Amino acid sequence: MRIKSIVVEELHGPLMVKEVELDTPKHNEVLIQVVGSGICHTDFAVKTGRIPSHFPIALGHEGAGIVKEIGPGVTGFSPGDHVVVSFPYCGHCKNCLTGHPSSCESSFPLSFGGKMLDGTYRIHDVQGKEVGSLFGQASLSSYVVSHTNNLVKVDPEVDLRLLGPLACGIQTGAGTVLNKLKPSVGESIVVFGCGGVGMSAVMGAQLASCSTIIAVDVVEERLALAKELGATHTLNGKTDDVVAKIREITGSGADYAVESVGNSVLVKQAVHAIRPGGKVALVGGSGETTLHIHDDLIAVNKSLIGVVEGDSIPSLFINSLISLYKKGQFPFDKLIRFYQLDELSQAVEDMHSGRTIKPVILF
Ligand code: CXF
Ligand code: ZN
Repeated sequence: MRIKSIVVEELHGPLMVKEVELDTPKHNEVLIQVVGSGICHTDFAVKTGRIPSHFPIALGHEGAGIVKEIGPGVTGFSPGDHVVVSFPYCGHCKNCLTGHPSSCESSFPLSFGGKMLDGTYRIHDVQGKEVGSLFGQASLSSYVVSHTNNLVKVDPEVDLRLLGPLACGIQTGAGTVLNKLKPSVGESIVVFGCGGVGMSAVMGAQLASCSTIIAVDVVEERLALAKELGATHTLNGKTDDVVAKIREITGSGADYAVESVGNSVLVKQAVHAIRPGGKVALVGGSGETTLHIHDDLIAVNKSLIGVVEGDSIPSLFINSLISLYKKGQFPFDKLIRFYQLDELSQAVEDMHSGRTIKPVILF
């Protein structure tokens, strides 16, 4: 069928709304009409080649929509179901089998190789050339074909337009705190960066009953929203001596830190801002940094860990977050601003300027 997708033709190429051909769903795949899709910084990491991928590629990996058709062998999904389309995984490697599908051994080829789990493409341009589907979904499209592994069936009472970002950014932030760091009641945490991931980490920390939640950013409006979402303290990285202030607030350093910006200077600050024995979770894609392994880590028993997609099992975690949202305990809707497809450039500009935390394109 003919659909509209946001495609990048080549490395550094522009985001283009293109008409492309979408194949029918194959074995264990589902056709979904997209209602809304979030935009994530990883879409741009693909465009700029920071994460190598297949070109041309149809972007988007935070989809929400309605099942229209099921392929052969599909069980558990029917036309009319409301679904969130999250990350792909193989389902049979050690990490998948032990409940850590975001660390799937095939994660990179499945997310960035453009092909589906069976090794073939679902999107072709009008000349018949293969177009990759980011995360095996390409949710910045009017329709997607996705493997059932990506899919989370969700409560049809909740506004489906909001739910796409749960597929990546929001589950990354909340999951890093709730699934990976697992703070105990009354512990302290500092979150570097108040974007979609950082704000979700702040909300996760509040759900975990952390008594001290310090949000760090350089934009005052974001710090104000972080306070609304549960931060007990805010620091402005432009004007505050962040490490000194965190020590002052916590006594000997925070129990945990989350670095969500992808800035290697902040990685170092995070390591220095936690107490001996503390943990730093890295979720922002920074590059190289220099740490003194003995002085900064070993001698002080500190841990530095990378976390992808909040170490979540999407069908469990996303539904838990939706239940909490319904009870008013996880107000992630405050992060979202809607845009029509013809407002794509504005959405991208607002995301990069910081005016919008999480843009969602409506289809
Ligand atoms: C990404 C994060 C960086 C590693 C690959 C997956 N997830 C979502 O944007
Ligand atoms: Zn993402």
